[in-house]
Amino acid sequence: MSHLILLSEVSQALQLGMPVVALESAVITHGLPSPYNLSLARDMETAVRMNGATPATIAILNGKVHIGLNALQMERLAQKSEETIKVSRRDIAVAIQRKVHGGTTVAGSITLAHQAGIKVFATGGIGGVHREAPFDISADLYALSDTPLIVVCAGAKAILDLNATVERLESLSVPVLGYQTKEFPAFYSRESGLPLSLSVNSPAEIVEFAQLHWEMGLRSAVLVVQPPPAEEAIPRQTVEGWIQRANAEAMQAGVRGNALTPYLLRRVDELSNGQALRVNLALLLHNARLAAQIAVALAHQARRQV
Ligand code: PSU
Ligand code: MN
Repeated sequence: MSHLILLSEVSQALQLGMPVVALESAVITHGLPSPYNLSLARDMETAVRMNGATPATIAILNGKVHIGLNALQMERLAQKSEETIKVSRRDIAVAIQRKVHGGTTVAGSITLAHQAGIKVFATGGIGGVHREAPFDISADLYALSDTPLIVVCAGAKAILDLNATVERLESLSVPVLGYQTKEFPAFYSRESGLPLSLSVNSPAEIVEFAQLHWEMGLRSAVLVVQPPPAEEAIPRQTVEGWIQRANAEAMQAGVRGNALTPYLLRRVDELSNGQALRVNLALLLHNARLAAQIAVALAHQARRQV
């Protein structure tokens, strides 16, 4: 794996079987505005540490794949620049070959995390099926279908067609576990009206499920969905108005491809007067904490087995 550069803290933790949580970086380069992107990235790492695990933010710097960033590298990544690309699975080799900086999406990050031997990953919301034809479908869904990690999120971003996204997860055999919820969360909102068949109440239960799933020879991720914190969550109906407006504007402006998600997220933030950003930051931290607790439970479990 000559292309992977592991931060020494991360490689040590992995060698010792200590808990590690991988974190994405497209949210830093493309998802959040400055300066919140840098403070959030640091806060997520702190949240992971406070819950007993080692954080490994995954990103590409000058064409080098980093599994874990030091403080300086994190700052460099968070500097907004046209030259920093959004790296999904298909773009990993592009970023390496062109020697550019890249923020890795869920798809890009879990692919690299898996190569590094990390088993738990946290993000805000996964990509999914977009609302308008021709139905741009995020590579996140396909990556989840064949990358065996536990992925913690607050559902899929509400700007998407959540029903179609949940259906596609089922087609791709990705089990979705509601953490202390029976409903698929809608990122900004705790409710979506979409029922889940599986609900779990503890990190240990999640670990047990994932191990059974993988022991059956399945290679998909186990998707853990956690509603955003109640204090910051916004009612679904309120969010829906902003999203419909942002979607209509994106269509009119002809925004397409991988520019669509960042465009919509930014527009919803503007229309909400910062409320959307607040819940986005809160749920990212919330998910980092749960992911760390899962990584700790997984490390305990593995130790019991030897
Ligand atoms: N969630 C956020 N902000 C983001 C994203 C998710 O709160 O910026 C990013 C993730 O990296 C996710 C990506 O993988 O958006 C999906 O983009 P696309 O639809 O182009 O696959
Ligand atoms: Mn997309």
